[in-house]
Amino acid sequence: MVQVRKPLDGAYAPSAAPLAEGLAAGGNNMREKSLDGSVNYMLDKTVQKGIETVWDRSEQHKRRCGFGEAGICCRHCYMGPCRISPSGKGPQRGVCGATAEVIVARNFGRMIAAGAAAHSDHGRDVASALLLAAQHPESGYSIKDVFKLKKVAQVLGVPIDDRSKEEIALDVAKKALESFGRQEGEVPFISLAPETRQGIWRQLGIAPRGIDREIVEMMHRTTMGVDQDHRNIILHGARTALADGWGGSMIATELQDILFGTPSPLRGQVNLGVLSETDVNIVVHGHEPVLSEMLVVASNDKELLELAKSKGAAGINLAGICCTANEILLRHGLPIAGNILQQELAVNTGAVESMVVDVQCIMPSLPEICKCHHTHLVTTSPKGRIPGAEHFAFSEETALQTAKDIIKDAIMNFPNREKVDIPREKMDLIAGFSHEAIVYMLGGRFRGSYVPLNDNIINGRIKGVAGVVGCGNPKVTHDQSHVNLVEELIANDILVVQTGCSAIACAKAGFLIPEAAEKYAGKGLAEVCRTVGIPPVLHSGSCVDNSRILIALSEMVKIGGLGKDISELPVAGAAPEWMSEKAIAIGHYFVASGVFTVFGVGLPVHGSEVFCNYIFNELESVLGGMWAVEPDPGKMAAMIIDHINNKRKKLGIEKAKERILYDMEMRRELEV
Ligand code: NFS
Ligand code: SF4
Repeated sequence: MVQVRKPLDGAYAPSAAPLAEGLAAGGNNMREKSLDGSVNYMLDKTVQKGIETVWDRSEQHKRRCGFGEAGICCRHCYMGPCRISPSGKGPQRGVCGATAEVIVARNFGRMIAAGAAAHSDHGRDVASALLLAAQHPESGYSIKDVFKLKKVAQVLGVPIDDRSKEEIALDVAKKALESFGRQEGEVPFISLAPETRQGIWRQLGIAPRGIDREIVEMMHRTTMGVDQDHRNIILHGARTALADGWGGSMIATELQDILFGTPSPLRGQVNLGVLSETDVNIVVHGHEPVLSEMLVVASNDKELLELAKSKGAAGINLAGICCTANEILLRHGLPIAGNILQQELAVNTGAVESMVVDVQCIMPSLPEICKCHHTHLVTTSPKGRIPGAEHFAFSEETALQTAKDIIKDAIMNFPNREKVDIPREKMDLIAGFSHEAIVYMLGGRFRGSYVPLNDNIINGRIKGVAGVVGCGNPKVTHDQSHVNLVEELIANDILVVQTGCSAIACAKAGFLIPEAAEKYAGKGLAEVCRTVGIPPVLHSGSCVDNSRILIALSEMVKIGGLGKDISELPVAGAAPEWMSEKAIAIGHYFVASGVFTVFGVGLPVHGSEVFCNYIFNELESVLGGMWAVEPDPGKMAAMIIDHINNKRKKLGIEKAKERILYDMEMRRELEV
């Protein structure tokens, strides 16, 4: 049974009350816009100043189109647009004859394709940067992690021998780039999945061939008059999503590690309070570390630091928003100013000299907000221009110089600063739990593996693992579902692995420090955390780094004792406050990898019962994983706990066992 817990103390003192009240009322409480006091504080100020934010616009859109919310409108051709009547009194088919389930499936399929495209196009740019680093080591990009380079080379079938790191990297980059345009065969990283899982994909004919190919095919299938079987569309959805998780996203993560270093645990700070009253504040926002890494280098430039001082600043403070923040936190310990819904508020502190953006999750409202202050909005990517922003064209070849120019521009803007109002909230956190770091933490450099994790799951100290990820969404109280869900999970001895804006939410709540284990975790989980020295909630990075979770799950299977496939593991996935098409792609590759996955807020599928029945029930017998929707974080926690307990039962490990050190043989015997 899930118990309702007391409000958190510490991080959220100013606005803790609604948490307990909201939970007691049995749902996500919108009386306050956010669980985070710093957000409510800043929102009061913006209302007083008459500045509009995402919450105001969400309110203006309160009467949302019911057809769109249920996923039953189609404008894939101009015989339409068409809408299916949910009451049954109006049309039940589109002009072409499409049924509700086909319309819902096509829309869902296109969301998967769009999300997969975003992650994968990011991966492509990382591969290009690696190519550049290999060909021009003087370019500013270099190969930082040779160990990882060799590991990836092995997976991609690139010879190592006694070749130089540049030679190996050149082939790795080329192989990675080939995965995008590949027409036949399989994207190489799926070889990292458990054999059983690979077998399921091959049997269903959904092992992804090429990343771009699957995305294009999804766009084709969902045009007027092509794929008219919702099951077939969703199966190709699985292929497209797998091309993201085990393709584009994994390329982004693995190659970023090679270029910028594989993360390992380090301390950082989070929330609007990390902005400085005395330094030049530069906020990087977006997704691609090929930009932010150069800004990190440039922000340590002596001449620029001197220039900052000459303008009256104490130094240069580089902070992040969204996934870029996670990237620079994980590798450099740089502070995070907030998650997606805090981007406008960061500017509204009046303390940001420059907000530097690249791609994805950047609100088109930013130029208006920046105009209310002295803040410069700087775009850098040819893919993401914003009228009213200054554009500093960023290319891998001239990256460092551009980064210096951007920082210089911010410094020159410092004297224009007027009144600043920075909320005091900030929290410590530990981040950097890459798959490699988890292995190391669990057993040291030589003995490191997932054996201790599996053993603790088998003996019941840890009940299971949940990946809690995804966005923020103004339709629900900001951060509340993330925090409530994770709080319940760790209280019930479920180890939580996080990425994206969800990790930022829980970091602000104080879950990502080792002390949180004693405070919030169940006895078993707390004991393990104490022994290993980890928090009960592990921050694994940005959203493309969900691929790290796929590798971790595969390793858990390979170690033994917990079944032969990911679908047998006592694990689950959740995106409690999702909003992005990218989240749908992630959800679907988790499902297609065999993971039970719950989304909060709602899902644009409810207009078709047939479709709902397919993804919420039938799909499990096909893929081993399936979807669920539950907006209430308490109920969502209960669903995940039930699911994990069921999996434990099936594995025959439902009862807590004495601490036994299992060897391979014993683990095999456990497999029923
Ligand atoms: Ni993920 Fe990262 Fe945040 Fe959602 Fe957007 S920043 S890629 S999409 S909102 S978690
Ligand atoms: Fe309507 Fe069919 Fe055209 Fe969609 S594809 S807009 S359902 S006619």
